Amino acid sequence: MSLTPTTLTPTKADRFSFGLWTIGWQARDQFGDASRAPLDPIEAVHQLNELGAYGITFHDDDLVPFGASTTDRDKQLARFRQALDETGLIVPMVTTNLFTHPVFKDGGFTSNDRSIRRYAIRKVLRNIELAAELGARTFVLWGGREGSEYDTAKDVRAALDRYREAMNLLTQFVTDRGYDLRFALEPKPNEPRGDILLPTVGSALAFISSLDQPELVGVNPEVGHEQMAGLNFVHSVAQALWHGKLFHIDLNGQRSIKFDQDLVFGHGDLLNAFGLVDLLEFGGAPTSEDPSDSGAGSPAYTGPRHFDYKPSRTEDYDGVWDSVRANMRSYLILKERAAAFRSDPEVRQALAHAKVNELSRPTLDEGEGYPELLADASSFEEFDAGAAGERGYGFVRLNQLALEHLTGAR
Ligand code: GLT
Ligand code: MN
Ligand code: MN
Repeated sequence: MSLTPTTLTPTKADRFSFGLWTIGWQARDQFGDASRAPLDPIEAVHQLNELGAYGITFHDDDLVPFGASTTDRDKQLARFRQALDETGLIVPMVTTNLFTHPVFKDGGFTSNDRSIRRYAIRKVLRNIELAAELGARTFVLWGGREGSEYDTAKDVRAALDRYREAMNLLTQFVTDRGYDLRFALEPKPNEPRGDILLPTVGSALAFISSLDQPELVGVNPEVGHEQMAGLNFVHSVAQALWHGKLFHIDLNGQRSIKFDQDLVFGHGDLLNAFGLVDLLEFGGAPTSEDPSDSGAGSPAYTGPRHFDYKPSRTEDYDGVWDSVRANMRSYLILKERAAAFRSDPEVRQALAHAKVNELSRPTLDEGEGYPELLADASSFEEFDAGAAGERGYGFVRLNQLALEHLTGAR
């Protein structure tokens, strides 16, 4: 399969979306001032549309500055709506900023200060109304300030009670209002807090199962956030899918365990990015029953391919738009490469040798239980563990084939 320009040109059917805070990041960091001028959200809408994205997402404060008057808020929202109408860009997801203003320095839903918790919930409720008005289907909650630096300063069990209290209130609100909106919790292990509550996809999934309306709450995993914790992002996403909880996804790049780099998608762990795109695009049920066929599976995830990255501080606005193109192009390249990998007969042979598909076969036959397993001498008494232990799986060869497709060597 060759890389044709058509397959690498993003279209709205690819469902690429970008956060307003990503392209609009002025590149102010811990050590330096802003290196770029502010970006008007209206220009962001037009640029993203021209570059092939289908959606734009935002925090309340990205669009309307914190503390703006109602008149100014209405004016800005009207301008934004007009830009959406002009371009056809949609708002698939909305989120709330509960981390920038100093009032949230000890968190929003889990601040030790009760009045701040009440204020945080009100800020989210107002934004949910806006999200519903704009037709968003997902509401992301990144609790970046929900956490602590010191174990003495936070009663974690009480904090989880308050987190749950807030989530139960939000799902009740959405249900009562009849909004077609689901929540997606975004895990992150640390930064800006020393330790953040619900640090990984696994922690978030366990928390969700304790809620009143768990069906309305899923996860929004971010590539770099799991990788900051030394975890395999493909595994985290696969488990989220397995639980039916992959409601949204934040794509970016991260190089190993360090601060949150928010690089362009593919500019971090490239093999893991390949595995991710393969999972999202082809990890669902195979489209053909015939194992000798192309091996193309169906998409395992059909929601927005949302990029949450930071255009590097070294870039001017040309560099910002280049980085927008780069995210989408990386994704499309990997999608094309994963398709080529799957349809290569040698790969299919290596997959069979590695018994990758055999894992889909239940360990027990239909109707079999432990009595039948105990009665099956071939499973134990006659089983040649020595021979089975000697046989190699050929995983290295399989992975090398992936690398060769990924790099275009095949
Ligand atoms: C913030 C964070 C991101 C979250 C955003 C949603 S804001 O920039 O670093 O990972 O997805 O609140
Ligand atoms: Mn991040
Ligand atoms: Mn994110």
